[in-house]
Amino acid sequence: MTTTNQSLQTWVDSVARMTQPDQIHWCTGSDQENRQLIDLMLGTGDLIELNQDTHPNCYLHRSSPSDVARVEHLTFVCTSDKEDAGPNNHWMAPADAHAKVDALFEGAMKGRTMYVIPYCMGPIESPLSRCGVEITDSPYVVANMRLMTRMGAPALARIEREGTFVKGLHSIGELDPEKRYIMHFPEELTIKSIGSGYGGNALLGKKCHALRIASHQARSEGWLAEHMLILGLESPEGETHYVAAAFPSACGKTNLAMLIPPEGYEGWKVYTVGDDICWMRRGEDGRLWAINPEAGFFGVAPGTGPNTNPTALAMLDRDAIFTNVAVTADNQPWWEGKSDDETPAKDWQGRDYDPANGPSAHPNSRFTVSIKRCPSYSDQAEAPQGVPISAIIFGGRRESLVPLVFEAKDWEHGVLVGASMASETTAAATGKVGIVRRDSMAMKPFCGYNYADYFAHWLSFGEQAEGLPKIFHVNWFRKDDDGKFMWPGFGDNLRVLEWIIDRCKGSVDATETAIGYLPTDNGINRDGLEIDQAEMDALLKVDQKGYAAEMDSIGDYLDGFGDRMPAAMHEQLEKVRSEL
Ligand code: OXD
Ligand code: MN
Repeated sequence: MTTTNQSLQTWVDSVARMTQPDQIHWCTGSDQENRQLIDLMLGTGDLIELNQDTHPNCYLHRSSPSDVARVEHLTFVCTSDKEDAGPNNHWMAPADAHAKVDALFEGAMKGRTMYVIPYCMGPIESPLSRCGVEITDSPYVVANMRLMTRMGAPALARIEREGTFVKGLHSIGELDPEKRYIMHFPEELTIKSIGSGYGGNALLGKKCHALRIASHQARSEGWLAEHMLILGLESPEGETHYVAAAFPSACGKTNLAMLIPPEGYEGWKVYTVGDDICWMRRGEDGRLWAINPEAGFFGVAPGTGPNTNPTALAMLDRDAIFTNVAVTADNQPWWEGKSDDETPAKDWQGRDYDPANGPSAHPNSRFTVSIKRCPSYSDQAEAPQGVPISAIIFGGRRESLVPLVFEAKDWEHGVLVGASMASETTAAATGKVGIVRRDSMAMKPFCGYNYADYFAHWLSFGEQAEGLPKIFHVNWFRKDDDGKFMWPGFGDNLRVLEWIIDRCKGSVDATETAIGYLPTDNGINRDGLEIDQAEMDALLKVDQKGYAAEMDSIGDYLDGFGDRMPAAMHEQLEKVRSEL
């Protein structure tokens, strides 16, 4: 296969000249092609067959132990003007960045096959969707892209129709952490990634295209590309509201997107539209309409269990690729939290399991599976116009200070609330875990331009207030003095979502405080929940002194962006400060 799109053909030819693969394969996305790739990888050991009786069509990939997470310190946004990338990104001048990685790409595919993957982010027929082409020498990347995107012939047909696409070049190179770079050139709609096979670094449709490049594009075109799940919540009366929620990596977006209502919530239904990325555009009615650009889940395995996310477990018993999980003696995939009645026999590195070596599955081990396998998959997820968003929720992992839930006073205040998000770091990126850092809108690792300009872009939506979603902040992760989580989380988070939807409908009162509106004493439904009043009070208390210090720290953070920070952000901050 080749293409009628001249610029695509020219690019593929030039990449082949530089990387010198043995052969070039244009991916069609067919079942037969997938089977051949799986067989190839079983032969090379890139994939290991799992128990086909219990897990048909499931395979395990063990990565290089030095290649298990995103590498933020090696991820660059290469704009012509450094200020456009902002203090929130690592920057390199485009010419230097091209020269640096091109030297590594030189001959990098010798002895390998070069795969050309046309893909579409979002439903093929949606005007909100965008296409890209990833060139890679990794069959594992091809197999994952097939689950995570609409890949192959229909995407190529759209590219040939539209003429535009994002160029993504990837090679596993030598898998050498010293020669690993994830470079973004938003002005050229181009990505170059070398030296890693890990999802966030190598499946270029996901973080690189659908967040970093797309956020940059969204700014100039007037839409939003966000690190958010999208779920639909249907009440027993049959009314459905959609919410988009931003949480940092590995903070439970997948669990929330597939939530099972707790006891007492019979008749409520949760529909999953997406678990990681949300593209939103203002509709003619003034509302924000959202699509999930992805077609699959690349979810964190550890902690996915019968009590935390039975929906996810149910979709993982066939047609899934597992990366860096452990296996049981009968070769089933296993990870910490999966079940109590199985035990690991081999750890994620293939060693006999020994607790002295740490957890059996890597803390950032993953599953890749098509969203169509999800039992709660929304019948609106493929709708070309997307779903209308009633509420936007921000949330971080904060063991103290931040209440269970509060509502921003208006859109501008909501932008400050999102910008003020902070969270403890997790294993989704290399580096120390558990350090609280600012992670505005959960986009710290993913915003493809200067955060100050990004906040200005968010603020610009407020100019036409009609129809905009309300903005909320939640924190499921508060701990008591003994270090125990105070809120049960998981299914019980529906109690908080119910309050949020009621606030959107205007059917429930709230208490006004300096930081926003909080539930009244009985605002959150606690029927059937074992939590005492004192604990609930603590979860919903605004610690004035603590917040005064938090506001000082947010002020310092905003100051770090200098004059580019919109004045409205400082004004919103001062308003909260004075009310405290
Ligand atoms: C992810 C991440 O993989 O945020 O979704 O790291
Ligand atoms: Mn994510």
